[in-house]
Amino acid sequence: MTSRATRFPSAETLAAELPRDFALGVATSAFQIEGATREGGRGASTWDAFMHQPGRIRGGATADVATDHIHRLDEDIDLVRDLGVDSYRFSISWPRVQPGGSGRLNDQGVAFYDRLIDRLLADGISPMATLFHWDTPIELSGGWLSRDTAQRFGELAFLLGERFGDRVDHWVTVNEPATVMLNGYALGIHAPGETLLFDALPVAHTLLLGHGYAVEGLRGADVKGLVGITNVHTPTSGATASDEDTAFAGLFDLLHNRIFADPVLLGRYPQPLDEFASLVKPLLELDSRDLDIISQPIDFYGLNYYFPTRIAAGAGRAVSPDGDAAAMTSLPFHLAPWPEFATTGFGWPIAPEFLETTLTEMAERYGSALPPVFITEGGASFAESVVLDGRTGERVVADPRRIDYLARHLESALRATAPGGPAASVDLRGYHVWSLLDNFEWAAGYSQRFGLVHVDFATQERTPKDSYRWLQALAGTRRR
Ligand code: IFM
Repeated sequence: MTSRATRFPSAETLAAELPRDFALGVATSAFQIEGATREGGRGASTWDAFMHQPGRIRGGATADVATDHIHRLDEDIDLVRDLGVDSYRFSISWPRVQPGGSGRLNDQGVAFYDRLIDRLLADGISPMATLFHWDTPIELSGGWLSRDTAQRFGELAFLLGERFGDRVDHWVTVNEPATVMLNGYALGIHAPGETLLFDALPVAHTLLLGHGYAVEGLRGADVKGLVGITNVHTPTSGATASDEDTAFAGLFDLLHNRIFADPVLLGRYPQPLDEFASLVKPLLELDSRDLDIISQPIDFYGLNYYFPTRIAAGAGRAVSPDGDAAAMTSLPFHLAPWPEFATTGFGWPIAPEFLETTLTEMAERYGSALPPVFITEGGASFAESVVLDGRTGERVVADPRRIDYLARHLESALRATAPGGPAASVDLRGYHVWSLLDNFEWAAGYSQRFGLVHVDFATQERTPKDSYRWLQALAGTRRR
């Protein structure tokens, strides 16, 4: 890791750059924080099964308790309220509200989200609800390889729209379908642990179809809020200017970014270079009526941005964003390092200028087809611990690298989309920090802390980090 002295903008400087109606928010997801996996009539998800399989999760961790959010809702929403942010993005656990993935809703599960949404509204915080953040009910046979799952998901969206549609301001249908397909079905790093490599591509289509059915379900329920999808984008380039590296970088861009954004925004799948056509054939030969469902108008586009990707031709070491993936050695390309950037605890390059690249690519690729954009996630994991302040005796967590990450990414996004910026046509409406709390980071277990609030997983004690105070200062000093 190279360390680079950086000078990030102060909260006051950034506050002056924030457009008046720009939403600041924090994000979480149900499976990563709720715990109580066997309480309140909750069913099991593919992640419940996966995390209990030996060797799947770092340190043998499980999310059975996670941050115990189910029992600490008020304490956690107090933290959001005291931050002074506008919006809280959470996800609704499918197996908690509809165990088995079909049929009537589970009253106890619904009651929890009723309480959450009402608490947010009482505190003047705008609820942004994600319907699918990876916890697929285990009973849905075939998971996202089956069209039936997409249909079930549309029905769930209708039922939840009927139930919460009068109070939720923003609905995200599906979170990061790319991660579900790549990590869950192609590489076997996430649930359900399939290693189908290119044969995982139909999963992309089923997830997008699920998004389309969910849009229909929410509109059918006449929800008052705005409806969108969240994709994770990583701007991709070749490790060298060689034809091979360039071609494989184009393929990766297509697999990670474009097959998830183009159908939603342009109503078609992207065409690969001829040499890769056979790989994505299953997508190009689909019934065009599906694309009509997938591309129906949405009100906003959710963008998750963490880091850029550099691709080199040839099989590489077993390395993936979440750790080692043996399946990756079977691919004809690999992820190349970024030695010029400092890295997060996950080893991800810290490269805020590439958020500008991402937004610029979006402006160029989608033009007027791009609805208003919310950055629905951005953040970084670092190992840090609680210390006692020698003077006050208070528990404190110094996390200057997270403040640096957040400040420089927000600055990059604001500059790119400001008048005269390279992505000026992008109507950027907000930024949600991932995440409110340290939490269960999927295959990495509890080893990666992304929170603005430190969680002691043995005692569940919450300690706001310096980055929490920084965001609080930003929210408190912006123009209104
Ligand atoms: O924790 C995840 C989240 O669930 C989805 N987006 C990326 C985050 C960090 O890996």
